[in-house]
Amino acid sequence: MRQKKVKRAKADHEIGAGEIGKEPESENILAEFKTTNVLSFSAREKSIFIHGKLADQDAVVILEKTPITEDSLAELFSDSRLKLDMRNDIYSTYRLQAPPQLNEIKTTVVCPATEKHVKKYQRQETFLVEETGEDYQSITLPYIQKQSLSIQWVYNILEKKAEAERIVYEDLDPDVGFVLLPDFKWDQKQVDNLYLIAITHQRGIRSLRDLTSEHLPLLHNIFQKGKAAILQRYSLPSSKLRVYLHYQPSYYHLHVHFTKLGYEAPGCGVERAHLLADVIQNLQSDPEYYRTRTLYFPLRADDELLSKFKEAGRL
Ligand code: GTA
Repeated sequence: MRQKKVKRAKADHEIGAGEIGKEPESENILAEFKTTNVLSFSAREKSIFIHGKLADQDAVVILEKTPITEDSLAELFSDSRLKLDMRNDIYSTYRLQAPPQLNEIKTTVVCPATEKHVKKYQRQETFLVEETGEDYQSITLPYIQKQSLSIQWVYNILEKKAEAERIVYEDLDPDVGFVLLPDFKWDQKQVDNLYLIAITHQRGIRSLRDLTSEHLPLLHNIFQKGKAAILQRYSLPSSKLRVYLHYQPSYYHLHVHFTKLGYEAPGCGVERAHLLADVIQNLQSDPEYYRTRTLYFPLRADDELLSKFKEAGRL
């Protein structure tokens, strides 16, 4: 399959793009990392989620092998060492030892990690929850008001205290404006696994449940300008994009996920992802749609919200 490399031309309105592939060197803080346990592991995804200690603080480290890009092939073939494993008739298998710059591992560090982070990355059985509008008010809302993950990272982005150089597009309007930037799950090396998020400047919209027809101008704006910015920057038309919101999200500040169609991003399944186009249509036909409808979502076995649904006799 052809891997399309990320184009680096600047678009109108865009704010300084990060220098792809030219990240600054940083000291190896992981030299001191002490593994406690492996939270999950996927041979297929070539990733591992590890819980451990970093300078006596709880930390989660995510290691992921990155895709092989077409533009690296010539160097990969010419500059690697090849070790034969077996040969049989017309078939042979090898271990190719690539030059270090072509053999990087995308590494995400969450430190200090809360218990919620540790649970979030642990592979666990999940259960589908049926949440009516009343369940949201009596069970979910009180829980998320007390228990949700900090959204300081979101405010840092909106206030340009972090990731400012990564912003792809920004609309500064306080009501309908947003910041569009690469999700931290995307290494930005190829568009095949493109993943950006649009974060609203408006604060206080927690999730899909808070949306009413009043928010249609905001949603239209994110949809139209987000798609246009992605077309301009990455030459990817809207027919190649999956644009959606999560319910439940992990972070309760309204944001929209833009991923490349065909890329199986974590959380893009029907039990969690709501297409923005559908959200807009639903609000057009019923302004209170998301306040009143029953919504379905998966929860992990040890999620406290699941216990709250059980205690309320809703499972
Ligand atoms: N640019 O600091 C950040 C940042 N943070 C803290 C989160 N995001 C960030 N982006 C930037 N900078 O797509 C991104 C997340 C996510 C979005 C929040 O914001 O990557 P959400 O509120 O709907 O929450 O979206 P979601 O999708 O549940 O969060 P997340 O973290 O993606 O977790 C989903 C599941 O994906 C996890 O349980 C995990 O098991 C799985 N997963 C698989 N691969 C990875 C991976 N490489 N990294 C993280 N999680 C992964």
